[in-house]
Amino acid sequence: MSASRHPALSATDPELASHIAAEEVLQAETLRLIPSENYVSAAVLEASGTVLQNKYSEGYPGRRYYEGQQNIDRVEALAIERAKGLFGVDHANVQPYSGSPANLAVYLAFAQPGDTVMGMALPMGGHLTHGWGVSATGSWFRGVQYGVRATADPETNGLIDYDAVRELALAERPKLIFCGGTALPRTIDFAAFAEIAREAGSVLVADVAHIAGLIAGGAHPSPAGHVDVISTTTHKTLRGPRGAMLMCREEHAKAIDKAVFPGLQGGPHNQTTAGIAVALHEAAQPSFVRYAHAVVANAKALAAALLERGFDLVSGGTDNHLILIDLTGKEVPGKVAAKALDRAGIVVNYNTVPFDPRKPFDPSGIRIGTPSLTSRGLSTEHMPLVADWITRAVDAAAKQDETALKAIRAEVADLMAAFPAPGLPLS
Ligand code: DSN
Repeated sequence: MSASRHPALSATDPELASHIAAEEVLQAETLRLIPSENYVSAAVLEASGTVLQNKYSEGYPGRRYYEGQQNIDRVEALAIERAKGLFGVDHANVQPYSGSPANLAVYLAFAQPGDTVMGMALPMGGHLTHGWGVSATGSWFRGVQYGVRATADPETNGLIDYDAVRELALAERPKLIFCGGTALPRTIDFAAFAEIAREAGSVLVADVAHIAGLIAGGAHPSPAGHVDVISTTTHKTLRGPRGAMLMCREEHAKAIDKAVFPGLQGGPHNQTTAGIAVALHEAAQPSFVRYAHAVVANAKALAAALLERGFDLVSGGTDNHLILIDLTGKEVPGKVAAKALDRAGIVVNYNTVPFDPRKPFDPSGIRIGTPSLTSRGLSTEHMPLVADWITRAVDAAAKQDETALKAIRAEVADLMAAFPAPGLPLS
């Protein structure tokens, strides 16, 4: 890290500063395709690293358990108002530390231990906190899970089967139904889920962590008006700091606030609240609408280019920011491919695919997405090149050709140098 960029840190703790400097280089030089990651702006970074770190603020604006909240109250109120305006909701709580605690607060607000809860199965694209067994939400509650269709028809294969979801919901009458997930390449039909939840008498939660930025930018339908609670992290497509928000109709506001504090958490991370406020301000600008649509256009173009090159994509493509590649027909499984891609300067994560016969720690797929590369300014014209690199790297992995991976890494670094990353120093 250059002393001029972080002079105090470099002087106090050069060892730690050198690790951060190395991470800056890594994020600048590589093609980051993990769909849940992004680059925050310099403004978000600045807001996240201020004296707001120094303040305890248990409670909510205007009703705190500590004094000296004149400025903190304004910061949090600003974040709340911006969240309400951007997502068109009655109430927003911006204090959850991240997505998992946010979802746990929803359980605390609406369910009792032992109650039945329903969500998409993790290997199908859901999330741990939607009642999956190894999560507290699947051991303290009785999780029942839905998945996607496995059909010979490419038009419906890999899509959520809403009839099956309805059947399960009516049979189980869960307290909570979660829709949304972490590996869903297709549009979520919030109205269909709302109809099912109404029939089953369930509280419906939309976990939009992955697509919050697309919703804010009008590139994915909004769950507002359809669901009881919207849960989201703030650091994925929304491009804010690592944090989370819960949003709901006024009738649920008290229950949600009480569950977050004092139910689960202590003092809010005010520096994060400030970063969230900035991100929400940025997401309300016309440029963010363009960004959200560009993320989707890039993902569609990348999916098309991968299909042309013989890759098998779960659900046959994408409607959003995310692509799930099933490598079953290739010579390398997901983990081997992901590690080879990493050596080639292309950062992805290995991932289960629906009905995966392999284990989550060594699955059949890789998950990629376009939020980060779009933040750097890459457009649809670059997607065939990205697909070429992925093809060459997966082939090189099969042949254990380290020279080929090294060559791709140099090409990637070359292109990325022409597209400076937001928030990072120019190299
Ligand atoms: N870890 C997040 C993701 O990568 O999708 C979900 O919590």
